[in-house]
Amino acid sequence: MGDSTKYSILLPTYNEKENLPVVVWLIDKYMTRSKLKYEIVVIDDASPDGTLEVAKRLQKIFGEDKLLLRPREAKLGLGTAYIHGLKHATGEFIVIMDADLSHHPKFIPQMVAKQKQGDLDIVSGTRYASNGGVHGWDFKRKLISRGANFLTQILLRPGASDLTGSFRLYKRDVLKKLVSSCISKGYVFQMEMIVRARQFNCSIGEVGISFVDRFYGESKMGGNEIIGFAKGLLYLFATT
Ligand SMILES: Nc1nc2c(ncn2[C@@H]2O[C@H](COP(=O)(O)OP(=O)(O)O)[C@@H](O)[C@H]2O)c(=O)[nH]1
Ligand SMILES: [Mg+2]
Repeated sequence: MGDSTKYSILLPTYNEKENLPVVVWLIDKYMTRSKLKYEIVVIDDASPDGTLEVAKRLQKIFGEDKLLLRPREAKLGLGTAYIHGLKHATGEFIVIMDADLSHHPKFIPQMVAKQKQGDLDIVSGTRYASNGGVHGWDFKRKLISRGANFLTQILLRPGASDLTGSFRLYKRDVLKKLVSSCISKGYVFQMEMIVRARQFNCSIGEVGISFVDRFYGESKMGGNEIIGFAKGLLYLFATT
């Protein structure tokens, strides 16, 4: 690898002060090792735990060109966090991932390699194919994720194996187009992106990832997200 292509990595954070330093350190380690040019855009939604202060300290270590801080005033949700981050990203490719260490940065170079092989529009990390997996989730959470994937597969036939995951690489312009065509704002956003991608005939590749449940902090997934997902799914089923 190793060229002048820049990868912008969007990290939405809400109460991730323990996780952020490790994620940033790992991203730097694996991108540098693979000679990939990158910038990280942290979108913090006024985390009460002081994530932003931690991010500011990291910025002093890694530099303002590597670590961009684009905070928002309040917890405005994941979907709009990506839109906000995308506005400020300068790379030709955008990586979207969680900041809670569930997504290991070591998979980014694999996604990059996959993208290059076929000049793909999207490479999606998958837990449900290609040796991917889930670790540390209880039965209920596994069931919710599997169930959401299963229902979506049946109703929408999206042509990707992991629809609720959020570890993906996009061509910047493809992501812009997808984002502006997506109407959902919550967790269902990830799923809608792949459904829209298929509508636009985007090429999608997959890389198996091992997803590890967060060790620090709490998941923001709850009943509201599940209801939101179900509503979004039905909407897409009715309209696409
Ligand atoms: N900026 C921002 N980040 C969020 C918000 N909700 C969740 N996140 C971040 O999105 C990622 C995924 O959230 P998480 O709670 O781990 O969801 P889970 O992995 O599905 O349980 C993490 O990096 C969170 O810090 C939000 O409203 N705003
Ligand atoms: Mg998580």
